Amino acid sequence: MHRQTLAVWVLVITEPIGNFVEYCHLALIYRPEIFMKRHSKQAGFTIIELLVSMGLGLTLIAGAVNVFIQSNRSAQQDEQISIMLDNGRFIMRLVGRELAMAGYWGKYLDVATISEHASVNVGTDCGNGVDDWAMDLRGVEILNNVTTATVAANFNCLPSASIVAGSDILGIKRVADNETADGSIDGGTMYLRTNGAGAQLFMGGGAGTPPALGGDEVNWAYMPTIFYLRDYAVTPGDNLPSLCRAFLNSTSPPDMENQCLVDGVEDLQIEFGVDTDRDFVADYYTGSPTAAEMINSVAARIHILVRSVDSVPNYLNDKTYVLGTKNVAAANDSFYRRVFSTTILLRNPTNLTGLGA
Ligand SMILES: [Ca+2]
Ligand SMILES: [Ca+2]
Repeated sequence: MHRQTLAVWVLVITEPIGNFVEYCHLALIYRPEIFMKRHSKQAGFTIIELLVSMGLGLTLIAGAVNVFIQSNRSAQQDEQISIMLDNGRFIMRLVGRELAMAGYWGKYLDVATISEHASVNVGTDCGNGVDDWAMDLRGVEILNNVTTATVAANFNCLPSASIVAGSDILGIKRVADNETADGSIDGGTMYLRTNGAGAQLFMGGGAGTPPALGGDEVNWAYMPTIFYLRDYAVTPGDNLPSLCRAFLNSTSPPDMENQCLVDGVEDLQIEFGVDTDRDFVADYYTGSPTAAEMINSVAARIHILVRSVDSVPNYLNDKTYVLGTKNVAAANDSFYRRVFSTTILLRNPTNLTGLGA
């Protein structure tokens, strides 16, 4: 081999594999006869040419594999973020709407005068063992920064041992958005019947129902609901915290039943906007309202911390998230997170309907 030619090839094979393409390209430009002579003689390949070819091939394959891995990881990240954002938006709509409708009694305002028909009967309620929860008609309740003990003491239908400690629990009572005609009343469902002048709760299908109030009577399905966070999604220990609810089902008699709705919810914080001068504009917000502050609340802020359902390889989350007045540090893990916050006007302020707390 010519001395100059040999120098070029020694240079090529001693450089890192990643530079092979560039050097071979240069060799092709400045010494095309290197390739042409060999081909013209039809003398096969030398070991050096074979090594160069293999090096080039490996480089190309390595590049393709790298592109595939990157693209796969990117698709995985996109999917996790997309699910997380969908979950966050869904919760904002769901809880936001419940809060906005809290304390709605089918256009009947004087909740203190709502009576119970003899047919009313709740199976498993969610009281503290003394008072029933479902039939206590306050529009909104909050249990702030819960512990297993405070949940067990206040909501005995909830899985207190699996509650996400430090999150808030939100209780909401209201009737459905739409009326139910007499002919469409379901057995096992509880309704509020009102004629504008009075109102009574009754059980669908119960003896002597619907109660006769006289006048223009209308029925509204009763929908007490409690939102809370549980520290698992499907099986205890799966470490996928979830947003769950307890609601009054339609068994006979109806029970407070638990149901989980959204996976990957790590924190829920609610703050209430207190109106001190009766102009229906909140003067300050508090996450631990007193009974008097609850009565004068005209707005509520919802903050949730949503997490990707699966971890994302090679991602380190060392951020800190702000939920109102609470800071939450990510655990240096591989989950994406996002905070969602919104402010809801309480359309049925407790000070209008006379609800106490
Ligand atoms: Ca709180
Ligand atoms: Ca005000």
